[in-house]
Amino acid sequence: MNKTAITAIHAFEVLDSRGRPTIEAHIKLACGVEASAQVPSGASTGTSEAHELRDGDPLRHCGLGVRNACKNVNEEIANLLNGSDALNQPAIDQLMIDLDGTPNKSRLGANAILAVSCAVARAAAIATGQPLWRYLAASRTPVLPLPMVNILSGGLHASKAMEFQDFLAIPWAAQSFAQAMEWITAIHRSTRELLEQRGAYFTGVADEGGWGPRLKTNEEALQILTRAIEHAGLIPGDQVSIAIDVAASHFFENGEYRLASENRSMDAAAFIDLLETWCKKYPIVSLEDGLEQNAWHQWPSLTKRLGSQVQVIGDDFLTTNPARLIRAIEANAANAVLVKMNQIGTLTETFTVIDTARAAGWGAVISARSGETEDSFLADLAIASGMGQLKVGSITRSERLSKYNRMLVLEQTQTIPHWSQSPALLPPRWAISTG
Ligand code: 2PG
Ligand code: MG
Repeated sequence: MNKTAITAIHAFEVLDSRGRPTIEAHIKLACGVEASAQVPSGASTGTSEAHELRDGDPLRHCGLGVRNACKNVNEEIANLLNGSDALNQPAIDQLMIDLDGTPNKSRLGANAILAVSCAVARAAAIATGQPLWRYLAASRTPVLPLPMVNILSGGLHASKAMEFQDFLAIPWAAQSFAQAMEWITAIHRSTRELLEQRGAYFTGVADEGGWGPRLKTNEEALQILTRAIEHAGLIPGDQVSIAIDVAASHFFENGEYRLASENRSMDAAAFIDLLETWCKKYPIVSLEDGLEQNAWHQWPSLTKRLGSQVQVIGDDFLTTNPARLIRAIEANAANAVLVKMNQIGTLTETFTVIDTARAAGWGAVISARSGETEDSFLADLAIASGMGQLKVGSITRSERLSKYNRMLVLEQTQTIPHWSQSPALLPPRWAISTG
């Protein structure tokens, strides 16, 4: 038997960072190699994401159990893949896609399929004696990515204290990943100090480890973050810039963008005007899901207005879906894609999205989910993508730190070119004067 043939697959429930069940899959190869992978889960999900199969049994985990998805791995998928060569990732992923037989992996579950897909890659990397990032990179040039790090949270990740979901810092002028993280921890700390000065009272952090305060307006978060960068001894726009994930689908109601905390609503044109004003006033260089996920007619206008100044990212809009990405590229509807493996459900399709973005001259940001596990697979994927950008959440919860710490370890122990050595990867105007 081929040494890298799969001889056993086993999956079971473990818990994610919100205490909800998710899947861990184990793979064994004929040569004796064993490997595993865990899958994440989103809260602010896009409607065209692949299907996350949950049991729906109200007597267990409020219906969120994943025993049926595990059973699908242990029976149908294990039978199908027994004897397959772990080195042939595209064939393995295609076999699972065909076995599922639905357009969105709803029969077997994208969570079941992705757990196996990632565990197979990890086993193959071990069997061939390579670090995971090197194995995944294949012919791509690996790059140690620049992180965009969550500092303030709203939306579905912080009980809707404000509507915009993520306010992130991009330490793009740092000379190393280690320095980037040092700057970020200082900004995270100084943000807390500024919030406490305004009377905020903390009992914990939001879903991704950032602060989730109740502020008077969404704009106040931009003011505080800009101040916090200064307060940390750094120069907003010249050393550290701001990214926002508007996650606009989640406050789009009856055809309007409804900022309930500010008691006002806007149509798409007025909302684009507002985003443009803020992109000029604050050192914002990246804007994710600035419009809702079905606004195919308005995304090109947003990109036309802002795309030369900021990275315009589609997340819920594109859902790591090759067909949606191609349609968006043809329509000039954005200029970057957020890449989340579980939105599509296999590693091979994830790389199709990454490579399609690269070929179109688009950016790609490799991203975690708000419900994560301690699996650090994503760090290796981000390096392997060669696209130079990573989004994992904040720096206070270990499901986030497993990825950041993996980067810190790899920076010390391996020779991987750093994002600043590949400037062409990043959008043209990272440094915007705050005036
Ligand atoms: C997002 C992600 C991560 P979720 O919207 O970009 O911040 O959130 O995993 O809840 O979709
Ligand atoms: Mg998002």
